[in-house]
Amino acid sequence: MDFKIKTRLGGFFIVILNFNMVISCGLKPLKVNEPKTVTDAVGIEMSSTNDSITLKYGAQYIGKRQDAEMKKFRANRLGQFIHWGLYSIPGGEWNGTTYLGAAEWLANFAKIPNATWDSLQYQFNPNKFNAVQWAKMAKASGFKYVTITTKHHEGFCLWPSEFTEFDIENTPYKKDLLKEFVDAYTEAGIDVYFYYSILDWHHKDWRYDIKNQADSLAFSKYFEFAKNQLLELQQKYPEVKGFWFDGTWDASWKKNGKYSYDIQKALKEVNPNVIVNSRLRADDFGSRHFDSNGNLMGDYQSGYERYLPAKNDTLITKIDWEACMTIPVNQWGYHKDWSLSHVKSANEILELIVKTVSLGGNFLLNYGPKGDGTFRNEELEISNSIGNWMSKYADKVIYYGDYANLKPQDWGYYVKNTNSGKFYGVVFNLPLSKLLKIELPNGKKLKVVNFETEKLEYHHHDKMGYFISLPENTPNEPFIFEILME
Ligand code: K80
Repeated sequence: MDFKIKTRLGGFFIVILNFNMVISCGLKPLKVNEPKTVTDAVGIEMSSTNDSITLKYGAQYIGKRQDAEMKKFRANRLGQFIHWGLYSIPGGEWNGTTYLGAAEWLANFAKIPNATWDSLQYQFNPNKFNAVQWAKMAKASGFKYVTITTKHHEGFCLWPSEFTEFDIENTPYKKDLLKEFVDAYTEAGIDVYFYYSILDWHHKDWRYDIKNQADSLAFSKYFEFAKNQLLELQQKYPEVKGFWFDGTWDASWKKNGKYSYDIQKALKEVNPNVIVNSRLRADDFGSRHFDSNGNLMGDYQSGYERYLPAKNDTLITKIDWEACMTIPVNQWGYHKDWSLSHVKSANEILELIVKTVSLGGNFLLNYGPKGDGTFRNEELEISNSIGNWMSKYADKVIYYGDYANLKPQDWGYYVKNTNSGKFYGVVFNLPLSKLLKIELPNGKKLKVVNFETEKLEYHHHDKMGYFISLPENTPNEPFIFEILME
């Protein structure tokens, strides 16, 4: 582990822990450098001017974006992630063996030769795919945006691409599936984002590292290919609001900060307000997400994958960020057997969503549809439960939800709604006594507590804070109350 002191935007200082997250995906362990904010380092002082390094490929601007598109992204808060590709056909099983690893990595850890894997293309025929139905389900679940894998590491493209034959056009399905998808979601009022993997197991010019001139030449060809595809996506689907890059941890990419810089620049030339995640980027020295001066690259921090910041992490609230989460422990693409790991309950997921919003972040919940274009029952059930909850509470505590700048509480989370200016508590741990103890920062006094349509009684204890009397029939499921302070 190497600790680096980095300057933060807007006069804040932050320490980034660049831990080499080694996740074994089967046989070949991968190294992913993910930045993580270290909260107990608040207050470390250092001189910002002396440490500023001249960078050609560092952050392209400094500070939070305030244009309408970014404000919309921020207000959306809750998104659906979709992993769909050839890996959705075998679903984690190959030649009668079920593999425990993430299903979208099966080709890699089951050591399936490219020629064998790539032939799945001739089986890809999602004849039960109904884009309108998908969008309807997403909307009913409360999702305001969606991020779909246009190309995962396997290299297969869900859209008819001019630059490869390894695409939807050359499957039995033939049609432009991505267009059906974009049209249906857009029609339903859901913003569309594209996931695109830089890492490509199928492309002959992809390199893990650059060791000589030949690698360098090949990789420059790969770069042109990726850039062409991305501009093609933007041109063919002008509704797309942004790009979610992945597969950017290999040495080849880190040694070529200029490529990641150029891609961001090229996308912004076409659409100045396009939204790009930080994972795309590496700077002149291979620093990822944050450049060597500690400035965020891309438009928001996208390092929180399958975990969240700590409840009291106030540094993360200073930047835009997004977490992505699986429903089982670690399956993104469709896996046939979910009994192999813990599968989160709807309440567990709700708590992760609220926690994220309470820290000023966005949350992407992943779905892995099957090869035939249908969703597994567990995902439909989760969608149902989440959707029910969202229909009651999301307008108050999810959309436009933000960090409330109040003390973290054991019963749940405070959220501030930036649209209404109102403050809420979201309760996950209902006290048996029905007396909810809340604390407020020094100088703030509780004035009114609203629960559904009633005003609740409360009493103040000098040292312990306020005790709010909850009604006898308070639901034993996550609920909200509103507080007015003076
Ligand atoms: C790639 C590599 C590792 C070590 C962990 C996850 C990933 C990919 N990122 C997620 C968003 C999925 O796409 C997963 O395949």
